[in-house]
Amino acid sequence: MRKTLNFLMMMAMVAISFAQNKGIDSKRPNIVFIMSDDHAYQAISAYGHKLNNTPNIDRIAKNGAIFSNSFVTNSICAPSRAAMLTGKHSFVNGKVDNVQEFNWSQETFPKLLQQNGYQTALIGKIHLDGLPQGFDYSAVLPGQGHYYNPDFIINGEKQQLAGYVTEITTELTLEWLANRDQDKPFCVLYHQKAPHREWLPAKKYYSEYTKMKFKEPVSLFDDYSNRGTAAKKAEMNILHHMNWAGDSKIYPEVMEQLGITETSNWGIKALKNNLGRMDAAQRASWDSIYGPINEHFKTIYPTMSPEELMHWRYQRYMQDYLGSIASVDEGVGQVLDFLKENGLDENTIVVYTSDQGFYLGEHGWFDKRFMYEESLRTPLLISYPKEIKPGTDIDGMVQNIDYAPTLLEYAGVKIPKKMQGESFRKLLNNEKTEWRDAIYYTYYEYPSIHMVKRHYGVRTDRYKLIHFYYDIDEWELYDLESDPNELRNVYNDPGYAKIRDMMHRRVKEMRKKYGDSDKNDQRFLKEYLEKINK
Ligand code: SGN
Ligand code: CA
Repeated sequence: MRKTLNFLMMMAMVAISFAQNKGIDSKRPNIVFIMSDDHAYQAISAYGHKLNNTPNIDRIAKNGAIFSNSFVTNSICAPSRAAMLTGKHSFVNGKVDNVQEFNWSQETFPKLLQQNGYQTALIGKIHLDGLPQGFDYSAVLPGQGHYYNPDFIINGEKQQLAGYVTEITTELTLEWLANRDQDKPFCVLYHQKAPHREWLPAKKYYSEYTKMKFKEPVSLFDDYSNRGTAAKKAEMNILHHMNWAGDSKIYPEVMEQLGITETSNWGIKALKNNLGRMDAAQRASWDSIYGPINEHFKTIYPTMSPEELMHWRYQRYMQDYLGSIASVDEGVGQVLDFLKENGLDENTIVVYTSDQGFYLGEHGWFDKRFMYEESLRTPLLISYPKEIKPGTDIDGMVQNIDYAPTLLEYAGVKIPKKMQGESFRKLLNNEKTEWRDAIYYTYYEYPSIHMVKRHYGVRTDRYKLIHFYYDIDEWELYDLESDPNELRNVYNDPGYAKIRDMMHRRVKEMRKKYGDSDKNDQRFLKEYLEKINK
């Protein structure tokens, strides 16, 4: 009898503690971390650029907060992802460029959440080789992935899925959310490949977007004067460096008829590869829209001036880039609706960001990499109805190394001392807090595609100092107040001598604070050259 009583009491205690845990867990916020690839803030309507409409992404800002000064630490895909996962600068987590391997055995925020009772999933593009660690479920694209009928690696097993990548990524996410263990809080990384190059929209959007015309940026015809060598030498000009077939979707036979030679040796292959993955119906639908574009181009190209060609190529670029974003926005809407319909919206943190910013014709460019504004900045919108007031605008300078500590703090998990980012929860709550007044940046992938030279620098709310090194040794200084488009390097302007000295002190201080040095730069350079010359 006594034994039975003891047993019953024990069972009751287990039940109470289980219920308490469940109670605690139901209070811990869920996390939906949405990231797209190469999504410029200029292409989110909540940022007010009036280029396109993203009503669903905008809902996050409406329900929560939008950051006007959100920056990356290293404006390129895989390094950005590594910085976000680890909360550390590239030179500390080791993933400095797209070539270097990522060490998955490091401490990351999903791992810490998992160890602390969260259910975790990674769905979509991650661009970090090796089986992702820290996730109960992963469905990732190998490398860059494909737009049509993409391969996915689902819990380590590769399989091809039929359909359009953005929609599939959303479906997999909704499916995982619907089938999750409801007794645990969750964290899902919902990472779209779109709108990464070569910008192939879904059928339902390309017919609409290819008819649209978009506003051009003021510096579309930048001649790169009044700056150093780096901007002049970069190979990311829409007119000169975009692929005709791969990017502008001009068919190889049309190029041949017009006597156009492809910009790079992979441009034609890229288009063939992308269209080659389509089934007959997808291809016929594509041709029904892009065929007439090609036909029309045949008639106008022979008499076009370089300037007219630039206007044309810019529009072609924006149609496909923004058309790809339309599906991303639609997916965000579906996930937000799911949260609401399932009563999860109050207690779920929703983050929307990109792995970096992107040039939408500013300086005549596409791509990213530079520490200039359009690629240094990245969109950041966060909602969490339990804590963040709707319509919050935040102008504090945050960086993607801050995401990990912020999310850990919300989840009640101790932030590791070694993380270099800082939780910006107080900023989100409008609490008075000491906050950084400058950010530090590094970029390494050179020599490589787009030829953006190695550099590092510091940005304050008003000034930016950049050092380009390796095969040059040049400094650039910008006054973002008088020159927001960064068209005039004032480094050698005597009027800025004091600012220049102050910014040199700041960059030195930053390198010391985060543990960066010339020695690091030399080491990563050596490793890179060894890898690419193998
Ligand atoms: C590919 C793209 C480049 C892009 C890099 C890195 N060319 O090489 O334009 O800069 O990826 O992008 S493509 O024609 O193959 O698309 S990143 O987002 O993965 O860093
Ligand atoms: Ca990217």
